Amino acid sequence: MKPIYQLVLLLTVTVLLATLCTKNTSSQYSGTPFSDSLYTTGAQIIPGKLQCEYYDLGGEGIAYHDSDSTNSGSGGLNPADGSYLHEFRINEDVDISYTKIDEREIDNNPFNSVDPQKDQLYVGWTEPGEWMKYTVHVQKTGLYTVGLMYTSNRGGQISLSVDDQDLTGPIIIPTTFVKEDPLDWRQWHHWNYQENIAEIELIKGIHVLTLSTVAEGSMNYDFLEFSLKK
Ligand SMILES: [Ca+2]
Ligand SMILES: [Ca+2]
Repeated sequence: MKPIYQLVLLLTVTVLLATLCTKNTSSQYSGTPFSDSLYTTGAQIIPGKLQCEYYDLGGEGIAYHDSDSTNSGSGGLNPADGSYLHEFRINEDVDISYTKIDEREIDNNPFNSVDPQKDQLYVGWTEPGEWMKYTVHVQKTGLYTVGLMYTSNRGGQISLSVDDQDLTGPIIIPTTFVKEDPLDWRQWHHWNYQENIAEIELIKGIHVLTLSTVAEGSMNYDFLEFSLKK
């Protein structure tokens, strides 16, 4: 065989192997869409809101990575009492709480940039290096803008991957710290909705989206919102 044909053959085999390996990696993901007694939709739908607390089922190292093995919200800050909000995913490591809207002015405080709704579950106690995966159903191929409902008491960075490909690099999340708030603990409860933290191309079909905490942590994530760019 002429050297040039050998080279072409070698390249073809390499490309084929690379393709097979890539397919193999994505098909090995064993996480499945979240569901429970109240949420039965399956894969979250894009365009639309993606609730951060509905990360996939599958556990540590598969559907999420969390820094410690307790849920600091469900069963911690919010003691087990039989209620849905206090026991949501209580046996998983990702830390989850919910917005408290009442006379205590915890999440309905005067220092919010955007007021959250009542009883909204959110992922909190976030640390750099943590991530969560979401099986999503993209209904339309296109360029999407991404919004985020969050708090961040000192600013931070997140990133978004689709099918394990980082599509955004580090996204800077503006701080929601307000020095005028006399209550230190409430710096974790100043909510903001940031309309366009990133723009990403998504292809119609089922994909696995990863939300990673890149820097600082201490952010609370209520939901991401994906809108087709006009
Ligand atoms: Ca934890
Ligand atoms: Ca939420």
